[in-house]
Amino acid sequence: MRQILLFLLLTGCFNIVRAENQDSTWIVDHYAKQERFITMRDGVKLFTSIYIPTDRTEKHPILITRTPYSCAPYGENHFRKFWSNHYKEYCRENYILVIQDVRGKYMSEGEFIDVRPFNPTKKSNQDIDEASDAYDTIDWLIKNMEGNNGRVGVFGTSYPGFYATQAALCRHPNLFAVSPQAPVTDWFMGDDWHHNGALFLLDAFSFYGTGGFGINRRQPDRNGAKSGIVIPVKDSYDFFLRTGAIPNFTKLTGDSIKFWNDLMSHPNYDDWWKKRSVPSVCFNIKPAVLVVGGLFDAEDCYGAWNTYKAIEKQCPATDNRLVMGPWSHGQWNSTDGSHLGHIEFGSNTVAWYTENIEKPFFDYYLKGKGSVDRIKEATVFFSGENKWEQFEQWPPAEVKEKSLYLGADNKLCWEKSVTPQPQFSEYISDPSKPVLHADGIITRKNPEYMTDDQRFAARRTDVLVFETEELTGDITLAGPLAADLKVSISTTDADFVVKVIDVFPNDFKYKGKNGYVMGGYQMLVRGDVFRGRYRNSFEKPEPFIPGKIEEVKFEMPDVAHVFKKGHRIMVQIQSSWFPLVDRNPQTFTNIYEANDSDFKKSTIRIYHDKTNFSKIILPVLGR
Ligand code: PG9
Repeated sequence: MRQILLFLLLTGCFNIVRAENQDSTWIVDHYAKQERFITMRDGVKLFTSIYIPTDRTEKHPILITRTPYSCAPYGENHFRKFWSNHYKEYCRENYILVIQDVRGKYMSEGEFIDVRPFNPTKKSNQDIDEASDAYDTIDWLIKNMEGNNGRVGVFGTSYPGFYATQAALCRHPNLFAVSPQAPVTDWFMGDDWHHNGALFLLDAFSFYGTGGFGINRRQPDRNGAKSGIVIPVKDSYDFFLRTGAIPNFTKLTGDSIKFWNDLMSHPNYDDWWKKRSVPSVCFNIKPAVLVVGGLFDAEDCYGAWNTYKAIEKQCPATDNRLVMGPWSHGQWNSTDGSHLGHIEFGSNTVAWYTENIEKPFFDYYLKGKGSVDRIKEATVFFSGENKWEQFEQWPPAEVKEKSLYLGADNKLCWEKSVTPQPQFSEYISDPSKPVLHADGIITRKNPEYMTDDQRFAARRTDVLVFETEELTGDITLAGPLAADLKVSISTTDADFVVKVIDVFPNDFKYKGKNGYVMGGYQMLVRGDVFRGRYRNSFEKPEPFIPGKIEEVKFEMPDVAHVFKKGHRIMVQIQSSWFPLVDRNPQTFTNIYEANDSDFKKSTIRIYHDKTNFSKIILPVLGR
């Protein structure tokens, strides 16, 4: 019996490898690769890899990705591994595939500027931005690529998603379709580096510091720059806590990372940040747009929602559609969308998306093939019931705001508190013992935290927990959440982390990964942080007056989740989320210039009485 099992296992593996090789052989047999320097209007040359189908039976569309992460492999005999991801679908349809090193990165000339601001008033060939680079690239390809059908698309995920949005602004007449996917959109408000002004330390330091992305090369090269910064311990909580105040991290960078220094020089939402906010420039978009994102994307969930909403609001004539799946960052470019961490979604959501949404979108607009009728305005996957749903608008017209009020005895109630005298729940936030953002030993960026079990936090005395009774019926949320808190603190600043959680019944049947006990699982549906000093203005931070009751109100990225009958809705509130987010010293000082001695404990009070009530505003979809 064992021999048979071994034979089947080996045969199965052989078939997968053969299939991979078959695909790779197929693409090499059906494509040729060219590498070209394309000259931009200011004379800078951008290195571009072009994969051209050998098929000449018809003319083919061009699909472009512009990236700061290298168009490797370099060399016309070395092919990118299209066959291991969704590019394979486009290869099979003979798309001309173009991958370009953006200005200032890898083999392209010029100066790299992070999220280079869009210039709407370009006056000469020296006035360039990422939109003009996209325009010039499209123009050169149309005029120089034999066999193209004159129709161009641009797509990309994350930073490449930012370049896709910039391309959508370029107004080239041959650009017919753009898909910004988890696009970098506003790095102060909600993407990657900051949420509501709070620094996402783990990502920022790992990516720009140890990851080396922020170290600019001296001349074009294939390998990019390598960082000399090494995190000496594997336990991120320990390393980031021991390193202490932010200036200690700046010292570790050795003043070698321009963008890190830029972050440090712009602690508030000033013009430097506003010029880099993509929604503010989304106007006059001509191509069709398909915005794609992940409901559990730890990096640019904000970017997907807010790029779609900005285009919807500011470009009414644009064919602008949205797809949000139950995905972590970029998971829709992989082959499996059936689960995230311990949470199962009941089907391969990635395969469904590629087959029913992305491919038909580009086939229709770039090949004039098929139809987009089945791609409604908004296609969104609802976790909890594990179903795709489509809507003519987002949020859906049927959504009504309902408030869940915090109450005494850890209760969450649909009615306001009637307690006349001051009533509050309190905790001591101690920066020397910050609340972890995920359980266990965190050794790397861990995207699963977005749906992880929150029981580890619920048991801490510096985390407030409020929950409803068992639900007597399903409750469906479809849209943005908002926290509206009445707070007082004993110091002059604090962060507020609010987590909305689906509490599974104790007799919940299926097991998580490796048999993880799911009975009583506290699934994070949405969490976000707000840096209290910005409660009245992101431009002009204000200290708290110790003991004075103030309002802290903020919106969190949209959700699409069904809290099933028998579950409970839980809200947790805490003042640190570490090492995901940097620690707030809890004294009103410039955190980027703070000393370790500035970090103080703060007693945080969240009020829930008749006068000062706190609530979570939910987007409830009536059924
Ligand atoms: N959102 C990711 C990122 C962009 C820029 C800096 C750091 C992270 C990404 O491109 O995947």
